[in-house]
Amino acid sequence: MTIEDFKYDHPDRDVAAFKRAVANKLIYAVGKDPATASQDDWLHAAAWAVRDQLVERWMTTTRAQYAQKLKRVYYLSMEFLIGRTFTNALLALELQDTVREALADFGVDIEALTEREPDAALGNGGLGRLAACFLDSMATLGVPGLGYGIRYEYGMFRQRIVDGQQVETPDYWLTRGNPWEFQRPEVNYRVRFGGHVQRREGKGAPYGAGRWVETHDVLAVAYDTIIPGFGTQATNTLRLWSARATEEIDLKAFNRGNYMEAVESKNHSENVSRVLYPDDSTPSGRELRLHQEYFFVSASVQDLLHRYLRNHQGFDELPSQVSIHLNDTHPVLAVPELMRLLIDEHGLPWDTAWALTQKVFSYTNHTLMHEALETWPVEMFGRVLPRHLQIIFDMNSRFLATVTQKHGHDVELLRRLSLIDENGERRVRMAYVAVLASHSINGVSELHSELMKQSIFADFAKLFPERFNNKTNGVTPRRWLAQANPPLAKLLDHRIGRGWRRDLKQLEVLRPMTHQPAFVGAFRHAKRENKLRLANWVDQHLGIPLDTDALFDVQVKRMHEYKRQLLNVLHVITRYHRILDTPEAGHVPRVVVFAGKAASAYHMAKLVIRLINDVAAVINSDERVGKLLKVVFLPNYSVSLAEVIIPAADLSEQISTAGTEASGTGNMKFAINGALTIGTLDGANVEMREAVGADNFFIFGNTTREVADIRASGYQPRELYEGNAELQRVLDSIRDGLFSHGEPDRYQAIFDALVNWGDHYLLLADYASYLEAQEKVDALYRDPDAWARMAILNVAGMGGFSSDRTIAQYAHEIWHTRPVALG
Ligand code: 26Q
Repeated sequence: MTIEDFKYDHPDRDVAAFKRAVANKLIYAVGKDPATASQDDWLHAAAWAVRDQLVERWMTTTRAQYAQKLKRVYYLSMEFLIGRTFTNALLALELQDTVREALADFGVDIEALTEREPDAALGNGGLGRLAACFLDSMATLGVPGLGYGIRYEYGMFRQRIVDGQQVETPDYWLTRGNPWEFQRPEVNYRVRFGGHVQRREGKGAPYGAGRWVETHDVLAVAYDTIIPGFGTQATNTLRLWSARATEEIDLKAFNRGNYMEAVESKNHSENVSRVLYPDDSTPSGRELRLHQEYFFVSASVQDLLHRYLRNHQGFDELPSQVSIHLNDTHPVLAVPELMRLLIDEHGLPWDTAWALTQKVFSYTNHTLMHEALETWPVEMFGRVLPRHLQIIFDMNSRFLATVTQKHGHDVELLRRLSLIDENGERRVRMAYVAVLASHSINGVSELHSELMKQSIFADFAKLFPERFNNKTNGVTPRRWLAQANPPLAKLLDHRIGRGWRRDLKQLEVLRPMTHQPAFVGAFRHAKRENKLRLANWVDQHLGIPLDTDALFDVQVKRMHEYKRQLLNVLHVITRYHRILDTPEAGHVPRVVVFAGKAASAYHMAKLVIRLINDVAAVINSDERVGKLLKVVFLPNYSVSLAEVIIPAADLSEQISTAGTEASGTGNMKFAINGALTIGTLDGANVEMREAVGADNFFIFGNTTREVADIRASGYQPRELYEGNAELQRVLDSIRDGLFSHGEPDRYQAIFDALVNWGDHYLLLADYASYLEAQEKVDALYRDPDAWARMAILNVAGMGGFSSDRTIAQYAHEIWHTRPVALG
């Protein structure tokens, strides 16, 4: 039967139809009487009714993609930080008012309902959120894509602050079920681990096929979520894999008559998709993590080959039909997995398989920090994935042989280029595997892409210069402006029309409007509403009243030394001392807001959280300070909390040591929402400053070059400490227990890190320049209209930082895909 003859109820979009749809879902899908339905029951009923509206678009899109034989992009990522879906779906469907009204008729408040939806926190930070913005933009642009990842049962841990310290609790986000996903039990693949390889000698050896036997197997089961595009019928799919035990495992144990053993081994295999590793930037080298990486990558590659082979004979058309994109190195095992399937399962010769592989793969690097580069001990790798290790060895020997042919037997060069790090315990260099196998390698900001070629990939950039390129990150204006900032969105709609949602460059027309006092006033009014919303949140959750006239100075992001939350704290303490010294000096009132999680094993980052909370406690209760300074640490930073915090910011802190933040994306979200930035010349800050104008940006600190020079010439932070009385006082007050009366040496390690142990991130070297920039911030804030005009110019200049622009560049320059045409 074709879809044309197939009769079903097309969901209508009016209030009455939607009411009926929700009523039907509540009764027949949730199975609840409206008299006893809980808020969560209503949320599920409403979510299912909304999802129905998306399904038709989804099927239409998929059908059109097949009919038009479009090349598909498979975006492989260990993380998708989606956040909430309800509001986002309503926005895409432009159904907000309809649904609000329908629910109100049932006596249900849509805002209260929305607040009950748990975040899908399947990511750590920037990299995971970028993947979510990219899915949104791919759908909106009609790029035929599919996100592949892991359906973690436990997402990013919940953070509580107890006695000023971070306490982690598990995030079991599926407790009440997930109304957005479609379980696809019939879409499942066997993923194998361990065992050993029987090498098939003879023709083709030593690069011939191998037989991988006596493995422990796990099933990967698909769960699909619809990603709606905005202003289009086009949608996208996020397919997440969940681990299930294979029957054999159970049966073997049952036959031995051991029920407990059967259940235990079942649990063991299903652990693979249990929990997201909460490490950001400093990878954990745990074996379960390696299992996770291979698990989702193997299922994904099997799945995409299966889809390809449904419509093709042979593999000649693979490169014109399939693009596989690696979001950092975490999914790079897809490379030896594709090679293995092509050679061992489909009988292709090595050279054919390798040529296909190189045409299919592309890779994005998100960090230059040495400790963040993924490597796996050869011993562990070989135990878990023996056949893949062979393939990597074979890739390596072929590669090094061609290098030798071209450049002679330069042992040092070969040692540097090798996929295997031979210094100490032998390790597989995952980034090198990605570079060797990809036709495109990109960084995420202009600065980062340059540094990438000069540092970690210098030798490869000389060998393959044409592979390296830049794709500056962006953020989706749907979530980060339309959804997060209703007051500003409404003002924009009224003054420049609604087109900015799909074409953010339209914000440019705001530039001359800085001369219209009425617009400047309305812009200030919108900011005030957002500040009130945040102040209410803080009052409700922390019981701290905030003055919305004060400058809201915000730093929210993962806690990491390179991001320098501690430099911000040094400024806060400096301000505190200044207020106490000269109470009548006309200080600009400030609220300094922090939020962010620390990896659970990252002691220094946790100590900084504690310091922030201790400093907040002392300052907030000091009557001499009053309204002039308040410090708050908001617990459990997440996508949904970011949607409340970011629109309320006056000042955005982007203060990483130059050369360390690959791009940043929070920086973009703030500027689009009308915050001014105080920042270093790092990551995408550089390009943002160019776009909005240097006069409208507070830049400070040493440049990347200067940072390198300072480090090279023997940096002496103690000299800076001794040479700056104000800085000395700040550091001494931390060391001497001003903020930790009960335990005076609680922060000795922080003092030592900065003064005695080399201050690796150069906080002291940037301190004076940071304070100067902060004084300029204060001066401008004294003139609220001048501040607002500058903020408007920031919004106006940010049109280029939409992830739609980024995805259009990926599609044209890397993936070579065409958008789907929908009738
Ligand atoms: C790796 C192995 C084992 C365990 C964990 C990890 C791991 C997990 C997450 C390593 C790194 C990450 C996350 C990195 C990340 O978020 N990087 C950020 O990416 C953003 C998007 O490109 C940039 O804007 C940020 O500058 C960059 O820090």
